[in-house]
Amino acid sequence: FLSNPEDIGIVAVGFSGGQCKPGVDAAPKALIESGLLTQLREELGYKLHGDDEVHLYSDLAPAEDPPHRNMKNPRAVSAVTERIAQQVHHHASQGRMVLTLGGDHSIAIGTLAGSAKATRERLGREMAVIWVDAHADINTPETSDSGNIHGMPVAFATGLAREENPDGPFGWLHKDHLVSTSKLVYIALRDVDAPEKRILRENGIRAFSMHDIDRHGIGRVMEMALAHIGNDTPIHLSFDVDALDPLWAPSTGTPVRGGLTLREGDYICECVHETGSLVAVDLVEVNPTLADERDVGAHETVRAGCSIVRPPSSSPTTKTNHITTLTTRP
Ligand code: 6HN
Ligand code: MN
Ligand code: MN
Ligand code: MN
Repeated sequence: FLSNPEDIGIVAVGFSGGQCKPGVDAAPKALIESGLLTQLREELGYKLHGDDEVHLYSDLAPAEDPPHRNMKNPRAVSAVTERIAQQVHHHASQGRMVLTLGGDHSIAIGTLAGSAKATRERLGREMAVIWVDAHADINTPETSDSGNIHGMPVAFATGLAREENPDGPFGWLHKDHLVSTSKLVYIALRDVDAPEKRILRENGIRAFSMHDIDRHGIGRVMEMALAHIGNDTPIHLSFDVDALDPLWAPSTGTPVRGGLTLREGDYICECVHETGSLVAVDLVEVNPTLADERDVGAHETVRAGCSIVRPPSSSPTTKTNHITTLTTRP
């Protein structure tokens, strides 16, 4: 295990400034109220740290936040992600697996920065990232059509988007925070902007689209994805709930049809978990306020999110994971 299998640092982030739809900030509370943390603690025996508070970071919102390089809310997102990076780094430095509950996907600028830095310091290793998403989220501020920073976190995390002014938004990111494009793998892509396709191609980034999953099956895709990363490499899993088909996760800001089944999503997490190399997980873009008339969508989406984060304790496929370890402890 690259992190202590019993200890999880929880970072609950009620933040929606990386995009324009309110409500995604309500996700951590909804996930926690549906019993996610209680299950981890009481049924699965994990020791949770920092789980007593949903951070809204309202104190970090600047009075004025005009666009910078075409980005919307640049200072707010920069300040919040800098704080998240510190929180994730704090947990990871003590060998805890870090679970971040978003929030929109811009928060991954902070989670990746914090765990990349801690992984370098604590393990002397460069971590890999598995990004499960309908979208590539690798626009630079200059290529983005929307100006929404939740479409840019991978560009910041890999250094493809850089702020030259150290006092400007995201000027706090330095090289210890960065992730190599060669250690990045995408799964479930199906809505990638033209400039993002160019960025993926030019940087030789490994990506498994829904087309690849249809062709090879999720089992083979996970073998290929993990082979690309290599054994014993610390893994940060960033899971955007819109990777799932809207049938399972309709309550999300940018749903795209033709996605993963819930079972495929669970399988991805189980495979990553089984490696014993998981150091951090993000679950983002659950928006419980984007519900249908009967509110079924929000409930289903929260349930799907819980399922993704929490592999079934009875899973017959779990070989090396901490759930087996924990259920056999006295
Ligand atoms: N997400 N590519 C689009 C954009 O605005 O840059 C959509 C991004 C979606 C981001 O779902 O995390
Ligand atoms: Mn997405
Ligand atoms: Mn995303
Ligand atoms: Mn699961």
